[in-house]
Amino acid sequence: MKTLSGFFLKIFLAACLLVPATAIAGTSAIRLTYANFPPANTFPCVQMERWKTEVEKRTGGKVRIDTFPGGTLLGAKAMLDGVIAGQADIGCLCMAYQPGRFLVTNATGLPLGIPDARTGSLVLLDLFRKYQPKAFSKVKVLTLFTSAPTNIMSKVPIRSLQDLKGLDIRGSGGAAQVLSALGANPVGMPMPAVPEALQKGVVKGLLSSLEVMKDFNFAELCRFVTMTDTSIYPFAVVMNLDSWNRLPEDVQKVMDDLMAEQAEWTGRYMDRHVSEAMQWSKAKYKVEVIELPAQEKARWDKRLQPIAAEWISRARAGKGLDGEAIVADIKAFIAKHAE
Ligand code: 3IO
Repeated sequence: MKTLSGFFLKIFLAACLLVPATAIAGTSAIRLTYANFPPANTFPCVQMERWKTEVEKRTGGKVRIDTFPGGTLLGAKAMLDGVIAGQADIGCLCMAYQPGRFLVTNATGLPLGIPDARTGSLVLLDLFRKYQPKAFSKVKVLTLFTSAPTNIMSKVPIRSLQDLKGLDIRGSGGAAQVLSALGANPVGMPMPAVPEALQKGVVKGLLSSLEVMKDFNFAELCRFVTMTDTSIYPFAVVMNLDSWNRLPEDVQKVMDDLMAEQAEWTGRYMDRHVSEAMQWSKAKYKVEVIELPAQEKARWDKRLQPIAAEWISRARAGKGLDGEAIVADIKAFIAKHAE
């Protein structure tokens, strides 16, 4: 016992010796705030902490980042405007919560066969670089990533289109389009509102990536998962332009160099975490995973088929966007990045 506490004491003292080095550097450090909307344990915040750690390390303590998970600084829908206004230096946003605002990048949320989050994240990054969408003209984009392909988590088993018909299922952006096409009644809301909506029975389930079964403990209420592996949710991490322009060039370079690396890191983390969360859900709550029989799956796929073509027509009519080129590019980027 005595040697054990001695051991921890030594570790504690060693840790204390390390503190002054950062504290000294910290007196002149550039301090940045980073806002995020969901709880700290969820993947958008896990990637935030990883980015913070890497930036602080790679700038040798020149930069300190104070992170604000859980909507404590800016909420889900206030993120972009809050960052533009300088309420936070950096913010992480989900584009599906304001579908009309991010037309080009939200095309990655069409059901086009993105196989995993790593591929999705690299596809989104390529699309952003090629089109430089106006939606982001007032901010500096630091990185982009996507969720894993989405599946239905529900309180009742969904084994057919008939089971899904008219059911209130939460989904935003591309996921809402998928739910409509499948005959469900999509209910839009940012992820942090979902626990209460499920609890109160406002919705019977949700369409999102499956790691939320563990990270939000949805497995406790949703004992059924119907595998659809369809559209992803796209995210962006954006920085206030004045805050960006004030940074020394070497710090800007560290952040620019991290852009693609962070996208891929986040995608890989998400993909690994989805499998782990499903193992956990099956072990802890005996969650049933429903794989649609081939004939039923064919019916679902047929319903999803027109979504991209309809989006292309609307993009042209509404905003004069070349949706056809955007969709073709997304498909080419998927082929380029899929492992
Ligand atoms: C998501 C959003 C916040 C925290 C964890 C998450 N996992 C997947 C998403 C995707 C999303 O934005 C959503 O609303 O389903």
